[in-house]
Amino acid sequence: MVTAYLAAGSGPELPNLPWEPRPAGCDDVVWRSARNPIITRDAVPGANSIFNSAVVPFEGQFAGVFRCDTTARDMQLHAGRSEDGFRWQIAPQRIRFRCDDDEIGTFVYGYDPRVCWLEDRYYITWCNGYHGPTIGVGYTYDFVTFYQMENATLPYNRNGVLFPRRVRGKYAMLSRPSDTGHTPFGDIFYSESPDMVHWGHHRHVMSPCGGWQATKVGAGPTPIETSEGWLVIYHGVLTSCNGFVYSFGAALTDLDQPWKVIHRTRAYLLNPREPYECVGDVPNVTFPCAALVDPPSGRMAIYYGGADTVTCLAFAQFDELMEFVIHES
Ligand code: BMA
Repeated sequence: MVTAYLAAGSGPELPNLPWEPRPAGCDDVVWRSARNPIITRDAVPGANSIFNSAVVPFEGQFAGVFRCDTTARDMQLHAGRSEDGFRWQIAPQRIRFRCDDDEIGTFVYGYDPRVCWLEDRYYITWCNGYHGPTIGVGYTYDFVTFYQMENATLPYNRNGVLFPRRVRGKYAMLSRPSDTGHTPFGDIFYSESPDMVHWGHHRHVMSPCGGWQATKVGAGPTPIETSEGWLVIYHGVLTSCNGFVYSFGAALTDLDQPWKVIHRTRAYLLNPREPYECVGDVPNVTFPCAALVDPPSGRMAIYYGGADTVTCLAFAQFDELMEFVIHES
């Protein structure tokens, strides 16, 4: 048994973390909420689908940024709040980021948000339309007013995920360079920035490597700092005769050089099997965007999108997940 521990900065105690014990007879490392899907299109008037969304602890409760595609199929970001992490109130109007520069701030589309508490504010990264998909960066203090900064990268890039503290004195981000369409390739890269505007020191992190992660990989939730390295939960894509299948697994990377992978799961942690993961606008997709952990109990709650249609919750125990990543890699 690995005795891994969470780093001091890995987050506050979350006694009200959404939680359900592992069901009897289940021996999976990650198990689903019996209440899935926890968010459907009904949460926002005029929504086609609410999925691939990110949440964080906020003022003793929870807040988040949600991908809401409309019935016109516009891809938008909405703010939301929850007392218990299960039942969400999502704003009916999309987030309108304040931005000094119209060239950057003119909204084209936004999807697949991640939210990261970093130093003094909540940063949001998302796939932002700017002559193709690129990585938008913004922040909020209160989930009411949102500010937009420079895009982190040139198009085309997706799955920009910030680290929750500076690494080697710099802000750090994972991303997945891509193309204009439903990219049939994709490696995860690491970049650093002194100011959250200028990004460099680009390093390769990982490539697809067969099985459930044979076609492309992309970072999911904000990495979690542990004694054994950064715990990076990521999605992997397999190309079947019927299209893409999105599963997720996890890796551990070096704390000081996060582009160096130490362990990586050979088997997935969760893949599409329930009807709400296999049937929807895009069948066979489980797409994680947030993971919360309560340090004293080791309980983890993972938020993921199902079939590009609904938002779901899964649970894990930190020690068991670490054991799996280290020994099943
Ligand atoms: C990716 C993104 C995700 C989506 C996935 C499966 O390229 O668009 O938002 O969940 O495809 O359709």
